[in-house]
Amino acid sequence: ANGKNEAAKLAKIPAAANPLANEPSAIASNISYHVQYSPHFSPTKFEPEQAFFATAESVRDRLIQQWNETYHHFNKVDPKQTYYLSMEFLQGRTLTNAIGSLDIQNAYADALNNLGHVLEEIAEQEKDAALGNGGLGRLASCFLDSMATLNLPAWGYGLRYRYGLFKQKITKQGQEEVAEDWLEKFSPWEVVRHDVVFPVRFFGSVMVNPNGTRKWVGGEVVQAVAYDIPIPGYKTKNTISLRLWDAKASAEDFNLFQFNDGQYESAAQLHSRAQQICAVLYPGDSTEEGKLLRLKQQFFLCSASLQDMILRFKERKSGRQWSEFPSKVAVQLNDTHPTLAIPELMRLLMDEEGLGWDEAWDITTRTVAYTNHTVLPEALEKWSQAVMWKLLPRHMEIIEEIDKRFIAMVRSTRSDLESKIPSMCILDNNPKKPVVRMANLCVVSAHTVNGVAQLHSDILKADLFADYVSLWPNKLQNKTNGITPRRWLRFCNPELSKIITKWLKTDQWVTNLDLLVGLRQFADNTELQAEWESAKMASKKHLADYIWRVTGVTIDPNSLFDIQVKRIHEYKRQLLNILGAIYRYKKLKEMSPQERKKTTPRTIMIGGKAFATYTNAKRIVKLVNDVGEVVNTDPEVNSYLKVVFVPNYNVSVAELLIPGSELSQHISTAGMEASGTSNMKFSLNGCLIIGTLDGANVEIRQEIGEENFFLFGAVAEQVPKLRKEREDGLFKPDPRFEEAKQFIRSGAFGSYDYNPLLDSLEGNTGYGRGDYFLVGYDFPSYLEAQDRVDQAYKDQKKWLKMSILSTAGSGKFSSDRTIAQYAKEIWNITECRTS
Ligand code: HBZ
Repeated sequence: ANGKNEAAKLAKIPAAANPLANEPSAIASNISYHVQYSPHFSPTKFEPEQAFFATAESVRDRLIQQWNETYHHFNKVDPKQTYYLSMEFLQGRTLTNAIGSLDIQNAYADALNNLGHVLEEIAEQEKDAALGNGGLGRLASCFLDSMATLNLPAWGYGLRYRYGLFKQKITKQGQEEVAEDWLEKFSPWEVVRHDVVFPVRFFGSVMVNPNGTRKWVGGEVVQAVAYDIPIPGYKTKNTISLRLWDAKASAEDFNLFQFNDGQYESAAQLHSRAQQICAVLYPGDSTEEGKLLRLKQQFFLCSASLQDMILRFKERKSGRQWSEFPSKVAVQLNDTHPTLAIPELMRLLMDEEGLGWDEAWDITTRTVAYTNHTVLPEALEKWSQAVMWKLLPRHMEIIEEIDKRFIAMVRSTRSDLESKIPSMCILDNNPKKPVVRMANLCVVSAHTVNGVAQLHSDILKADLFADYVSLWPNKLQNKTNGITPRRWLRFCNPELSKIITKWLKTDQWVTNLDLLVGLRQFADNTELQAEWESAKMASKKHLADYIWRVTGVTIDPNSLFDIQVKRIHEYKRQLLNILGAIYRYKKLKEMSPQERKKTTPRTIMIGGKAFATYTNAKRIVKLVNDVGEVVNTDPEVNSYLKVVFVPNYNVSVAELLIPGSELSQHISTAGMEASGTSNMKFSLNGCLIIGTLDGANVEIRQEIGEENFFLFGAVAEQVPKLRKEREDGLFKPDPRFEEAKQFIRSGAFGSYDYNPLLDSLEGNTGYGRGDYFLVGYDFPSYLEAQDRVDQAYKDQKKWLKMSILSTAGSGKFSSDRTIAQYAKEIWNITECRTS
């Protein structure tokens, strides 16, 4: 058996002269060193799990060397540095990415072979670090990869959640959430910095000093402790940090007196309160306590990170002027979640460093920039003023002052905007529910605001932030999202990567993705097409194995693999997908066996997590599973159609699904998906897209060519009018839409009550918002686009050409391009390469 009980043998491997050398023998000896001297398990075993941890530790040794060098180099050069503040980082696994970035895959594979293990199997032992929800968190992780690869002086700051995003179990009831214990054993990648600890205060009050200055005092103080994760750049020495904060109470907070008196719980009360802060990602916020905890998390991230930046600013060169701060520090807010960095920086500069308002404001506004990721009104953060006064009294004073000065400025310079002030200002003082509008605070305070795809940025300018544009015409920018080509092609799809390198005669595309256009000239080449097809088939077989292992459903690699994976949300319209599948099933049932034989066999895979309290999203998960149950066991049609719900969609599952996909669905209601980033991953891997003119789909279609994109649906400008018509009862549904819904209502997929879900698609009902997402309106054009897909797939030569052109046209969507634009156009930072 693979390395079983062979730990004893490892002791016999001689120590290498240089344990960090990259020859397989040195690596094997380094791994065996860790098995023996960094023991985490009882000493006899060397099974895949033990081999993973020892391998990771040996890779970590190599990373730490580069990491320290990078740190010293940045310290010496003292460049302007970017700090990317995000409540989420969706890192996924690290081992394959780290070995690949260090360019030592082969040596590691050989070393492990010599130790009786297989690298790919060892890599699968690793748990995903899922400290994020979806696109926004994964974007942050892609950005870190690009910052390191581009040798930029930049760090990520986030929270070290004890439990990341929940694990999704599928039962007869539908989705069940289980805590994801990513730190169950330990993470080999994190390094705790016992000397990087900052106090963070909550509650308390504001004290006025005799000279009129103010100080936040009292309340409770929690310690923020730094845990650093190394982020290697691809084939460069630069290795940057993702600094995650953990919360702990100090020893004085432990009440020894109470403990000795037998009151164990109350003795440790402050300790357990501190532990709550980083316990989970997105604690439920339906209760007051839940809201308070989320706000605490946000402030904890902002305060600890800013104290760290200020200390570094002071330490790198003593005695410098505060006015230099914006030329040394750039802070990027990943959505409004870290908005409190604005009043916290003001407070630190004024109350702790003694600066006046004007100087502090000048520094803050020149330092902070904000990225918006949504226009959905319900996703725009608004915090209750009462909760904020309680938790952060000094910050509320500062926010009030910012608001007051903003209003005064508008009145004195732009009297024409008077009527817009109520919607532009920061505090919404509606007596029923006074709130702080975090997006407004960001727009007023940041030097730059950006959207994440051209269409989204245009909508921000025309709609959500239109009034500010007339005030500050240059504040709003677009930065179309991107993805890292390392994880999302080079490492997750080595077969296709090899073919690309062969035909481009270079592997430079991994760091210069624009080179992919070089594939265009070979799109018709039958030799390339044959290689392309066989790589795709290998990935499809690999995926089919996985699906069988996790669901027990057998899928046919010769059928068209059609995938939609993303968070379950009504605006993303998984419901449109499944209604289409239901309609397809019904038609197949009505056909004669001869007619069925002429259809294009399909495997529809849908995956994604529903937020635990989002009822309609959970109903959608249940419906997809119920449809799969019926379709997959129907012997008449199941060689022409399968419907599979892929459980527990996460980064690692995406790395398996994307290479094996042929068609992917990005079918949100136009104007609602800010960008989307999986669309870029699919397209890069030669998967064709069926989609609406929404988010980055618009730019993908431009880049790869309209003829290679299956477009359907209403466009963003039509949406308000269509909603109005629907409300006014003017909408006449297509009979095919009625037929699909009626089929569900008839009980074809079991007895679960789907009426609330279906009623949300009707005009004016008690449920939902009267088909707010326009599933009914787009249904016929969706079916027609699906027909075009079926036709195109019948001509495999044509399909392969379209697939090659998809990859060839994806160069723009590298996060290297995105980050280079942020660096130049927002942060004003330049390369700082460690030699
Ligand atoms: O950010 C996503 C957008 O929906 C997607 O279109 C875009 O591509 C991506 C990157 O820019 N937004 C999110 O993922 N948002 C969240 O996960 C979220 C988390 C907490 C919230 C609100 C939204 O309170």
